[in-house]
This record gives sequence, structure tokens and C-alpha cells, in this order.
Amino acid sequence: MERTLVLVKPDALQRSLIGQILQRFERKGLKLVGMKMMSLSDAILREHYAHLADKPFFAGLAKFMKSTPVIVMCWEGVEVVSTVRLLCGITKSREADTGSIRGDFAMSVSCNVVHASDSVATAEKEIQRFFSKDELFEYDKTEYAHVYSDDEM
Ligand code: DAT
Ligand code: MG
Repeated sequence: MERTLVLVKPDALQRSLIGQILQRFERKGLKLVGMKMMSLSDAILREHYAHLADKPFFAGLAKFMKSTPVIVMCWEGVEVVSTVRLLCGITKSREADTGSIRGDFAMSVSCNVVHASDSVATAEKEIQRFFSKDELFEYDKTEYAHVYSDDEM
């Protein structure tokens, strides 16, 4: 089944929002298959934000992402990559839909509480970037019988 990577960013740790953010994904019916706390190195940030390396805000972004550890999570579900992006809301938090994580918890473009993979291909790369194989788990979630119908899975 599809998997995606979520980072809970330093602004969320500072604001004690980890539990509330995790709950958004849990209550939607997604399955948590990996989670840890991690300090990000310059090397991993350069790789993770390679698409932004030449932007004027890159140095500030890297400094922010290193200001505390982050929570790294891998979530699994049917079409979970696009579902999690919808749950997170758009980058510009002030314009993010109310009800989304950024829409409900953030006011800033740079301090926007969460990262989520933007495509299935990106998710595969990002999961490998942040997790080793033995940090990801497979288990039966019996609740799925109520979350999905058989023909969706
Ligand atoms: P997203 O996190 O929604 O996938 P992105 O990949 O374009 O957005 O950018 C990654 C992060 O970089 C984003 O969450 C916050 C920061 N960022 C993006 N655009 C920015 C800007 N114009 N000013 C400051 N930070 C920005
Ligand atoms: Mg992105």
C-alpha cells in the first residue's frame, strides 16, 4: 500500500503541537508505520530541499529546520500521499483551508508546522532518506475493515 513521509517541524515542537498534529492523521484513518525524533544535518537538508537550494530563503529554512529536532513519521493508506497533502494544506499557511493543519495552526510560509511528500515518487525517495528498513513496520490494522471498503484496498 502507498506510504508517505511527514515531518513535524521545529515550530510545532516549540508550540507543543506534536500530539494534535499526529491526531489529525490518526483520526483520518491512516496507519502509522514509522516514527522517530531526529536532528537534521546540513547534508540531509541540502538533499531534502534540493529544489530550493538557489532560493534566497534557503539558508533561513535550513537554520529553522535545525533549530530543534523534528518528528519523522511514515503513514500508510490508500492514496495516502495526496490525502496527507490535503490534510496539511498549502504552503502559504495564511491561505490554507480552514480544517487543514496549516490552515488551523499556522500563519507563516516558512514556519508552517509540517512537511509532507508531494508525489508518490518523492515519497519513496523521502522515506528512504529518513528511515532505515528496520525502522518501518508492517502489521495488521483491524480498524481498516471500517475505514475502507474491500474494493478500495
Ligand atoms: P511544501 O512544504 O508545501 O511542499 P515547498 O516544497 O515549496 O512547499 O517548500 C518547502 C518549504 O520551504 C516550505 O514548507 C517552507 C519553505 N518555503 C517555501 N517557499 C518559501 C518562501 N517563499 N519563503 C520562505 N520559506 C519558504
Ligand atoms: Mg515540498
